[in-house]
Amino acid sequence: MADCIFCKIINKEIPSNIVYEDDLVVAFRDINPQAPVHILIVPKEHIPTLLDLNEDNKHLVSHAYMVAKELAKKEGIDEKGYRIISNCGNDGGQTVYHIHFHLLGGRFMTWPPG
Ligand code: IU
Repeated sequence: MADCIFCKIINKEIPSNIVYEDDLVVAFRDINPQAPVHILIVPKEHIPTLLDLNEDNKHLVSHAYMVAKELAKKEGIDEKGYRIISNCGNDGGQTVYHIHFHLLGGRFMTWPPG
């Protein structure tokens, strides 16, 4: 989608620190990290919010979680643990309307989130 910042990152129109890529997703380091490890796993397909998931694209969610698992191992946060977050809509704290999965680790995560 032309005016989507994550589509531009996926298409390499703007730079980012990409740590993983395959046919379905790109993973890059968050520009404003909230933990020692903060990676965004982003489906290449432009899906605005979690509300736009459907039977045809739902496999991207499980794929993102599998990629997160491998990245957690690679980043050395698998043994102590990590968190995956997706924000949906205004009250969910979503700021970029192209679905993504935050992989956070390297520190103890408090609960509840703010
Ligand atoms: P959110 O769940 O939609 O709020 O997350 C968007 C994230 O995208 C947020 O953590 C930003 O720091 C991050 N981000 C980025 O990594 N690079 C960018 O160019 C932009 C946002 I805009």
